[in-house]
Amino acid sequence: NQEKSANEGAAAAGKFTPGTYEGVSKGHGGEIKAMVTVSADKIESIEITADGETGSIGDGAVAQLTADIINTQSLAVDAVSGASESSAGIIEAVSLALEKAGANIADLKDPANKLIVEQTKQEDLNVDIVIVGSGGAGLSAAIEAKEAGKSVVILEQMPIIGGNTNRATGGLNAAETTIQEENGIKDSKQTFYEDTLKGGHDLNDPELLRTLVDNAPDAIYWLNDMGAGISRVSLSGGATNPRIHTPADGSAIGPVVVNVLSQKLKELEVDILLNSKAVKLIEQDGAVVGVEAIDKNENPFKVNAKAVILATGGFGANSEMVVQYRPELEGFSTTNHAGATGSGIVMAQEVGADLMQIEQIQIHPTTDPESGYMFTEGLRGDGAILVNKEGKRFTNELLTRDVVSQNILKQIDKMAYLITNQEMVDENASLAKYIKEGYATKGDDLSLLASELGIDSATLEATLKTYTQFVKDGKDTEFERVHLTQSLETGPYYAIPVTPGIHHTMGGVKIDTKTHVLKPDGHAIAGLYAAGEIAGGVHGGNRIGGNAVADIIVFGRIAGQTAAAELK
Ligand code: MEZ
Repeated sequence: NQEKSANEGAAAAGKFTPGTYEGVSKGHGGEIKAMVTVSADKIESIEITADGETGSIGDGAVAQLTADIINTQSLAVDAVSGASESSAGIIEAVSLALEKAGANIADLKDPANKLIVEQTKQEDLNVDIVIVGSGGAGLSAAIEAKEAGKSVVILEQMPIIGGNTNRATGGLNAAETTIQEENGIKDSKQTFYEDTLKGGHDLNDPELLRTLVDNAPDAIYWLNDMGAGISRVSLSGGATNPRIHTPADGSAIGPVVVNVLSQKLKELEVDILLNSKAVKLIEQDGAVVGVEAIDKNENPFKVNAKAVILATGGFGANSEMVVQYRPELEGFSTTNHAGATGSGIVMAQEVGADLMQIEQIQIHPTTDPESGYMFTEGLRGDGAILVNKEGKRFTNELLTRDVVSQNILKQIDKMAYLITNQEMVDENASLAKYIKEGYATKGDDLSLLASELGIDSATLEATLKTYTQFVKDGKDTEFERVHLTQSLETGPYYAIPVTPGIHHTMGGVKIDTKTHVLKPDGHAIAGLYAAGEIAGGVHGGNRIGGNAVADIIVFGRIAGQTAAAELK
């Protein structure tokens, strides 16, 4: 093997003084800190902290990151445990740390020192169960399968674990929980079921939906037993009662979920192969018996297994596939991570899986018009309102997201402003994060906010005055919003510009309540299971906010349990 590893290349070009060094970058969507550990001749590890969330960058990504510092190319590291850091910030922070380690960055940037990534080949593996995808569904499945005594490996095509779960913000829906009871909230599983069916335009598979509703409370207790600390309950669009469960301070749920699940897998000694992309399911005598994959250097390898669980997520980041099924969504940005390409759906189709409701694609009402970054629906649940460029409300903000999205698209420039105030910022860590990251315009009072936004101030003031009165009266006579929790009477005020973006692909592979992947004749494909956004039917024609996290944990766990129980 004539090729050098990226790390060896860096050493040849830069020479390190062994130790751990810190580099900090400010202003790339917040503060990004890199802790870089080097030996004399190579980078041993890189840990990134962005907005308090820490993620270790895997081997392949370390090599890629090093190469990027040298070639100043864009970095493919998409997210670090859900933080919305920019790759430029990571590169800057790592570069600063490497300089402290004695590396000469100018030398490193010289094309003559260009790195070549080592061509080490991932060996073929033999396990009981291979899980494709390391979002919440894949991680949950792995825990259950391993705890049932099976050998398990997870393949992840991206350089970090977590998939779209890293980006989940709002929370996890469940009804009749002890947490609701402690908060004095009356709710029922039947109301949860009916809200979801209504929100999904009655297209949900009733049995899958019943499975979701029945198992959601346990999903929360299971996560909390691992230390998730889910204890706050809020509202999401289309929910009759508060049932979206979040961490105590209202911060994003996804990173918490990924963190507790991955810690548990560490304890259980389950391997997760990063930068390892499954490309094809292996079949034998009509059953699925493993996957063909490629490693970070595109070398092929095989995982021979008695069962395969597909937990690859949806296809919200694959614009070609989105447009194939919904041409009118051309040009919409996406809230999804780059790995949401629908690869599992395609692999399952190749072995005869049936698809259901594949054209059902959800747009989320409140995303950043430039980047597609999502602002949680929880803000509206907690009391934020939407106004258009004329300074007027135009919708009940707590209708289901399909309706709110369509109402925003009818406004000038197909956008609106989410209006919140300081009182809300103080109570919601997610909102505080958006403001810190620079997404909001601030005005000490409404007239200053209006002039910053170029909105007529008399109209904006009148809109807020009317709304405050609705909250005081407990009745919104204009748009019939039912939950009126924040009067928004005092400033300072904040406005976040928003437009709808592609968020969730509700259709996918057809499964039964035990997560068997089904053929068009209704029979299961032996050895093949699917859970999470890859599967269709749970959410019907429109997913209620908070049901995706419930879905991945409930069905991920079932997939792991079922596959383990059915192993010959
Ligand atoms: O379930 C979701 O997609 C959700 C709650 C998103 C959000 O607005 O936070």
